[in-house]
Amino acid sequence: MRRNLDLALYLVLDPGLCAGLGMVATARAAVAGGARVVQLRNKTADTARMIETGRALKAALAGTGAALIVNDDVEAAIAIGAEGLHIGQGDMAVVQARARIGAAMVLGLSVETPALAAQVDPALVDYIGAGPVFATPTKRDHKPPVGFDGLAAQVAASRVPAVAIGGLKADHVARAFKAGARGVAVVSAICGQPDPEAAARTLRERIDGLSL
Ligand code: TZP
Ligand code: MG
Repeated sequence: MRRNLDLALYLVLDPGLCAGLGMVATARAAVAGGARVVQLRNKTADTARMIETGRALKAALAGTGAALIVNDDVEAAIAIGAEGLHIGQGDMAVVQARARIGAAMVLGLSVETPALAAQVDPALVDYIGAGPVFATPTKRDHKPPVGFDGLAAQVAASRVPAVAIGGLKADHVARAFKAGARGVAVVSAICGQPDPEAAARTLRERIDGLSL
């Protein structure tokens, strides 16, 4: 891993689900509650808008030690000065992404099967997003849910650390880590919750309470 990322509690922002408080305030609250990674994910924003939001997030997270990762948009990730980029199987090739961001930035990749996890090159990719563990309305057309056994198979096949994703709530933390995940990535368990800081803290306490 290029940078010592604490993947344990990873917030993925969604502009729709975060609409009440907004993405920046939600991110700040989540980090106050113990999230250490924040991903800017906005499927409908153009690069200019991604940069605008990303810069606001970067400023809001300054001094917290939390890392900002940008989904899909490599040029936005670079312009923002984000710590990393996260891409999926249908996005630009991993080799191309690594060449564009250079050695210092973190690169994350989504995988949905053990075969895809096995193909991940640790020289290029720092962590995988593994799942989806459960079906979730947050991501349209997601791949079939794999459950905790499927998650464990993806983790076992991977040579890089994994964050589990897909429908995860506080009650799933122990099983995700038991399957070998290094962290849980959540959208709706924090975004749009009445108190995102408290929601993040509950997740964090479950993580910190595990005997690993
Ligand atoms: N990738 C796989 S599932 C998912 C993403 C981005 C959405 C997860 O959202 P939630 O609300 O935590 O189920
Ligand atoms: Mg993508």
